[in-house]
Amino acid sequence: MADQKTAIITGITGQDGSYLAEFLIEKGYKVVGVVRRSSSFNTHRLRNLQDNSEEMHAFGYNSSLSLEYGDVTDAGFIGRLVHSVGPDEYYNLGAQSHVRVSFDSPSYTSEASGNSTLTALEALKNFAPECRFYQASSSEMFGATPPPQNEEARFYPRSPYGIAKLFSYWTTVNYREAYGIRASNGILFNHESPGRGESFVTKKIATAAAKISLGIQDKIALGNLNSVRDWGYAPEYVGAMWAMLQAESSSDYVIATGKAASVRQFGEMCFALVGLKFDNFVTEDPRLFRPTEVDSLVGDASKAKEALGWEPQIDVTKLADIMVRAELDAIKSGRAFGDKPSYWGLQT
Ligand code: NAP
Ligand code: F7E
Repeated sequence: MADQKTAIITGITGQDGSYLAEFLIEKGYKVVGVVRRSSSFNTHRLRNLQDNSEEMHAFGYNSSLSLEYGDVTDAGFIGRLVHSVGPDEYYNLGAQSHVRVSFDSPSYTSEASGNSTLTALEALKNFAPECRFYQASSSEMFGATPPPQNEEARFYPRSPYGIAKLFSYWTTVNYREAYGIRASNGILFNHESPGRGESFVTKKIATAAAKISLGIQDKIALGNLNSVRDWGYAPEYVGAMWAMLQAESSSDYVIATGKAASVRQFGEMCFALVGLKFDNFVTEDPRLFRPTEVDSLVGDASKAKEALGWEPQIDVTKLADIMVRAELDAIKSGRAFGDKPSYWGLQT
């Protein structure tokens, strides 16, 4: 394909990266994904691309996807990658993305979720200045600012993660203004799916509801049940990332549903779906609380609707339904989400 676009995705093995890779390949892109080396297989979320492609090469490659070992904190690697690939679009999703863990590993979080963005933008400035850049910014940057939060709301992060993301946000804005890099921030509110990491609260609750209903788990230990979040559906949110990079000019956008639900309400929804009462199964674990909590995040995505035509279809009720059903299906069929550990597509 003569005019096939090439996109680099860091964080391709994560929830968003895997959905985005599918989305871009469906649109005809060639995708180059960055995978960090792990002692355990970490490419299971890419299984759809492995299994369903009709374009697999003899050695198990999907011709639209190539994977490279690398780390977002490694400036030498990122520079070489950008130089050799010459991407049209760069999606900077790779990060230490767990808020509570960021209190345990603040320095690493500032490197992987903060300074890595500077590294990526320097590489683009030097080797691919025409490349469009997407920064995975977060509603966590609003932190203590009360909802509704839109692009004009004050940033007041409450964790090392939120602070690192704020550094990334402003670095993205600065490289746009200083060097004309076509860089946009997607300020995404929480978005979830069956592919969500197992230590995030929605996935933890949906899994527990399914397992408890089937008699293979007794209780669920949680932290703060009162925090309120705006929970959307991840496959819809990756479409917004792409739309931002197709816009005439670069800008920053809040992506959210505008609907609020507390952790407790999400738990009640999930457990009701399997005919159980959440309160009968939940226990409190002090280790799961954060030193500083973000009480309430509810986004106003009017700008994205107006400028990008982006609007979510899946609300939190439907999301709970999708996630609990997926867990039940996975358990009943003996297949957890991403059950095919594999080093497919990587040079070992
Ligand atoms: P995720 O599932 O935790 O995925 C994070 C990805 O980054 C994984 O592929 C992970 O690799 C990779 N990664 C972590 N450290 C790395 C490093 N040092 N070098 C290279 N890769 C590294 O997160 P997600 O939910 O898909 O989120 C994607 C991005 O959006 C993240 O930047 C996150 O902070 C941001 N974000 C997420 C949300 C949300 O609600 N999901 C909202 C706003 C912003 P492994 O698979 O090896 O762990
Ligand atoms: O927590 C409370 C917890 O870890 C949600 C990341 O994708 O979204 C995510 O960050 C709420 C918090 O997501 C447990 O205290 C209670 O108030 O699922 P979470 P998060 O912290 O909102 C933002 C937008 C991102 O950018 C991040 O990358 O749930 N909570 N009990 C718990 N949380 C967890 N993880 N585990 C519990 O047991």
